[in-house]
Formats: sequence, structure tokens, C-alpha cells
Amino acid sequence: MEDVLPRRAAQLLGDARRVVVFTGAGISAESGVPTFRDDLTGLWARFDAQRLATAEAFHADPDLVWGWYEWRRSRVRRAEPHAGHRAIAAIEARVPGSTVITQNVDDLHERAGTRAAIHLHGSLFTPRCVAAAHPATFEDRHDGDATQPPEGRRIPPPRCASCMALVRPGVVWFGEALPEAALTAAVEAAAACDVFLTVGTSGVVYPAAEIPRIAARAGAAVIQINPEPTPLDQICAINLRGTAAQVLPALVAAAWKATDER
Ligand code: BJW
Repeated sequence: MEDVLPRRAAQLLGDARRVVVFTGAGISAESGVPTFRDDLTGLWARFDAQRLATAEAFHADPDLVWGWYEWRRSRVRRAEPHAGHRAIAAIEARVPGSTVITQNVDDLHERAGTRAAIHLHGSLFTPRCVAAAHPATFEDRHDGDATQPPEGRRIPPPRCASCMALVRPGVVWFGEALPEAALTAAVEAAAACDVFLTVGTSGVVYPAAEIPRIAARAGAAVIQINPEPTPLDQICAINLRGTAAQVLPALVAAAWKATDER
């Protein structure tokens, strides 16, 4: 870990008064939840997320899109948070002025102990109707092997109990606005922090990808944890090339060892 964990990153984190942790799909990868844009020979090979994650796809083929989301929900339910998620909860416990912002629609941060993650792209677990956004409850119906792709398994979406409209996933699709309160809170936290950790995001989907840039412009030290280069490399003070489950626990341990020793 020495080669990917410069002492400077640990010092910055240990001294910080306001920390923002900003996560993308890469943090869930080591829990077994596939990312969007990595190696498409994997579980998502037959499903182009960019095409399916749209209102147009849902209206054209609701059963295909709902079946895909039911499969993903069942995968997430079977996944467990890892040491990287727990390290983020430990940062929150150490630094009261910290904020977790995630682009992920899973609940792994919450299950690791994060209290109030800001979900920029919604949640797999808050479906609503297409007509009036009535919240919906329903039984999961994906009864297949969640480790396998659904192979075009189609499941009709339920109907809203209030107005009988189709129920859709409570996520933000391409072309849709992000939840205003979440985006405002994320921008404010980024503009006010002194350390901004960006973990496991390709940094290509906007407006979320603007958030680390806002932090950098406001003078925060942006530290990136990602095994691969991303377009965010150039605005980062430090790039830690490693995985979330490896780097985050080591960084947290080193941060507070460094401050305790001073
Ligand atoms: C690891 C690891 C390990 C691997 N450890 N790391 C400006 C410029 C160009 C285009 C636009 C723009 N502004 C807006 C747009 C259009 C569009 C957009 O950004 N398109 C780009 C793709 C070009 N944006 C939108 O449409 C947004 N809406 C919008 O702008 O609305 C305008 C509007 C305003 C007012 C009224 C109406 C409209 C909405 C974007 C919604 C994104 N939704 C999705 C799907 C959510 C639902 C679902 O899950 O199905 O969100 S798309 C998908 O991408 C998902 C993710 O949250 C998001 C980001 O992906 P992420 O998390 O970065 O994952 P990956 O896979 O890309 O990267 C994983 C990374 O992890 C990699 O770097 C790996 O190396 C790394 N990794 N293993 C650490 N173990």
C-alpha cells in the first residue's frame, strides 16, 4: 500500500474539518455490484445501461426495463458492504462536518453505517408511479439466480395503488433532472469542504461530475481513489491508484495514526 498511499493524503484527511466523500459505482464493485462502464464482457454485456436507463426505454418496453431493475435490486439485496464503505462511515464518526454524496442507487453506504448519504441519482428502493410520483410498495418478483444476467427476463411493472399508472424505478435516468434538494446540498458541501475524496467514479456523467470540480475551484484538496485514470485526474491534488476496499481503510488508519502521533 505504501506506493499508492502518500503520507500527504493521510495528513490532509487527518487535519480536515470538513470532508466530502463522493462515490460512484466503483465503490460497490468489490461488493459484487457491477459498474456501468467497466469491462462489458461481464454481467452487463448484453445490457447497454446508457440505453436502458432512460424514460424512452421504459415507455417503449416497460417489462424489459422493470425486469432489469428487479434483477439489479435482487443483486444489491444479496450484496454486503465492504471495508471501504465502513471506512467512510468511520470518517463521518471522526469528522462531524463530513458529508457523503453518492451517485449510486444501492443502499450499501447506509448498511455500512453512513447516516444520511445524499443520493444524487435516486434509489433502487423508492419506486414511484409515472403519473403523479406516488410512492409505491411491491413484492420483488425476480426469482432467478441473481448472480446471472436476466437474459431478457421481462417482468411487468406493478400499477400504482392510488391512480393505476405504471410504477417506475425511483432513479434518475439520462435527460432527467437530479433531485433539486440533493444537488443543492451536494454543491454546498463541495464548495465548503477542505478535503474532497472522490471514489470509484469515471467522472463523465453530468451534472454530478461537476461536483469534484466545484470543490477543487473552491480550494479543497481533491483526493481520488480509483485503479484507473479518469478525466478527474487533472483536478486532483493526489491520485491513489487502487481499489476502494484496499485504499480507504489504509487511508483512514494512516490519517488518524498521523494526527495521534503529533
Ligand atoms: C473502482 C473499482 C474499485 C472499478 N474501487 N474504483 C454536460 C456535458 C455532456 C453531457 C451532459 C452534460 N450535462 C448533462 C449531460 C447529459 C447527461 C450526461 O452526463 N451524459 C454523459 C454520459 C455524456 N446527463 C444527464 O442526462 C443528467 N440529467 C440532466 O443533465 O438533466 C438536465 C435537465 C435539467 C432540468 C430538467 C430536465 C433535465 C442525468 C444523469 C443521470 C445518470 N443516471 C445513471 C443511471 C441511474 C439509474 C441506474 O442505476 O440505472 O447514473 S447513468 C450511470 O452513470 C449512473 C451512475 O450514477 C452514473 C455515473 O457512473 P459512475 O458511478 O461513475 O460509474 P462508471 O461505471 O462510469 O465508473 C466506475 C468507475 O469505478 C471507473 O472509473 C472504474 O475505474 C472505477 N472502479 N472498480 C474503486 N474496486
